[in-house]
Amino acid sequence: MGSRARFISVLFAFLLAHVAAEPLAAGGRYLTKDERWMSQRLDHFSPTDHRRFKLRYFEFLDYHRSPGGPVFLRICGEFECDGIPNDYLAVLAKKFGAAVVTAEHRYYGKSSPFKRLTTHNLRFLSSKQALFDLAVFRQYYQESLNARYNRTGADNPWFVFGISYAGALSAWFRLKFPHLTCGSLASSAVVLAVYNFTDFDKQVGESAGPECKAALQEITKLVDERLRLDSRSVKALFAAETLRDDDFLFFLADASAVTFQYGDPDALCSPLINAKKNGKNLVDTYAQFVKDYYIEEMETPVSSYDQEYFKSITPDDSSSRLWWYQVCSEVAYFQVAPKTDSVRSAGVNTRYHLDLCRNVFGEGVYPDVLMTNLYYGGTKIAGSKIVFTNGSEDPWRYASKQKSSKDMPSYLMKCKNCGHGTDLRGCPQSPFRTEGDASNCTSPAAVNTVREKIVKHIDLWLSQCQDPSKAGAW
Ligand SMILES: *[C@@H]1O[C@H](CO)[C@@H](O)[C@H](O)[C@H]1NC(C)=O
Ligand SMILES: *[C@@H]1O[C@H](CO)[C@@H](O)[C@H](O)[C@H]1NC(C)=O
Ligand SMILES: *[C@@H]1O[C@H](CO)[C@@H](O)[C@H](O)[C@H]1NC(C)=O
Ligand SMILES: CC(=O)N[C@H]1CO[C@H](CO)[C@@H](O)[C@@H]1O
Repeated sequence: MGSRARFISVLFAFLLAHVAAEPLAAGGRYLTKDERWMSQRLDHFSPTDHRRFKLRYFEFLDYHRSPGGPVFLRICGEFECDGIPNDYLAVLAKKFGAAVVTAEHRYYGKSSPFKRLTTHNLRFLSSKQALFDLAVFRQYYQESLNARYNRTGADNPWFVFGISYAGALSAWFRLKFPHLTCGSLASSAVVLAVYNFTDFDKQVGESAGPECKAALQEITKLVDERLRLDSRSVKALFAAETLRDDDFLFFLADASAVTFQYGDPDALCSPLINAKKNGKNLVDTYAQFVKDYYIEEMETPVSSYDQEYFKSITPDDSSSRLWWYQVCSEVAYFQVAPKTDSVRSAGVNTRYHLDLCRNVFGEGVYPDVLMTNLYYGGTKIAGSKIVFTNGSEDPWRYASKQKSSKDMPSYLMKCKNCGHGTDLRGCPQSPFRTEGDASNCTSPAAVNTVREKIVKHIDLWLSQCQDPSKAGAW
C-alpha cells in the first residue's frame, strides 16, 4: 500500500492506510502481512456464470490453542487490506487461544476481479456478494485448518469481528449465516442505510461543543460567500484549487468531521477557539489546519474528493471509486446538511450526492436504501449474539443500532475522544499511536468497561456454540 491515505468520508478506510504508512516495528503494528490466496466465485447468485477470481487473505496462528481453539474472523472493509493489525483483537485472540484470519473485501486492494473498473464491471461489488465470499472463505479455511491438524469434518468455533462498514458486515454475517459463527462483534457498525444522513452533521456539532461549533459555522458562512465572489482564491488558500466548488465544500466538511470520528477533537477546536478569542482570521486558521493536519499529517490526497478523478476506471488508488459505487448503489449515508443549524455548507445536499452518482457511474445509478434495509433490517436487524459498540463522539453512530436487547447488546463508550471503532482501536486514532491503546482515551475506564463486556459475551457464546446444552442459559 502506498503512502496515500484513503477517502475519509468512507468511514474507516483512512485508518488502515495510515497503519501501512508507518514502519513495521518488530512484532509491532501487524500480526502478519504474509498474504495467501483463495479462489472465489465472481457471482454467487448466478447459476450460469462460473467465472472465478482470487481473493487475498491472511492468517495468524501463534495464539491458536490447537486443534480445537476458536477462529476469529476479522472482516476487512472498504480499503486495501494488507495484513492483520495488531490491536485489541490480538489481545482477545491471545486470551481465547484463537487463530486470527482476515480476508480482503472483493474489488479492493489486490482482490479485484477486474482491471478495468467500469460501471458494468462493478456490478458484482455489493455487501451481499461480499458476505457470500466470507461464508465460502469460512468453509475453505476450516477445511485448511482440518488438513493442517490432520482432522476431517471438525468444526472449530468461529467468531466474527468488524469495524464500521466491516462492522455492519460482521452483524450481517451472523444474521445471514448463523450456523457459521458463534457470534459477532459489530464495532461502530453502520447497519442502517440512510438516504439523507443529517444526524452525521448534527453529531459533528455536538462533538465540537458550542464554541467550536460556532466557529465552524462562521467559517462555513465565510467560505460560502468567498466561493461566490472568487472561488479560485479561496480554494487555493486550502491547496484545493483542483476541486470543483461542490466537491470542495464536501472536502471542507469532511476535514473537520474526521477529527471527531478518529478521536482528535482538540487538534481542530483548540486553534479555532484561540483564533476566535484573539480576533484572528478564522478562515485562514481553518485553512492552516486543513493543510497541516488533514492533507499533510493525515496524508489525505485532495484528489480523494475529486469526482472527476473517481471517473477514472483505472485509478491508482481505486478505493474512492469503489466505495462511492457502494454508496451510490446500496447504502447512501449521504452526509447532507440539516435544514437548520448545520455545521457544513448547505451546498452539501442530496442533489450533490445524486449528481455525483450520476456523473461518476452514469444514469440510473442511485442507492435504494429501502431495499437495503428490507434485506438486512436496518436498526431493526433481527439477529442474535451480536454485540454492538459505539463511540459517543463518532458522527457515524446514528447509523448504528440504537437500542440494546438481550440477544444483541449495544454499548456506548462515552468520552471526549471516543470515536469510530474505539473498542478495538483505542484513541486517539489519528495520528496513529499505540494501536488499540485505551490509555489515551479521556476515559480509559469507559472503554475498558465495554471491553470487559465484550469478553464476557464472546466467552459465553463460544461456550454455547461448543456445547449446545448450555444454550438454555441464555
Ligand atoms: C494423519 O492421520 C492419518 C489417519 O489417521 C494417520 O495415518 C497419519 O499418521 C496422520 N498424520 C499426522 C501427521 O498426524
Ligand atoms: C432527502 O432530502 C431531500 C432534500 O431535502 C428531499 O427532497 C427528499 O425527500 C429526502 N428524501 C428522503 C428519503 O428523506
Ligand atoms: C498518550 O499517552 C502517553 C502516555 O500515557 C503520552 O505520552 C502521549 O502524549 C499521549 N498521547 C496523546 C495523543 O495524548
Ligand atoms: C446512536 C447510538 O449511539 N446508538 C446507541 C449506541 O449504544 C448505546 C448503548 O446501548 C445506545 O444508548 C445508543 O442509542
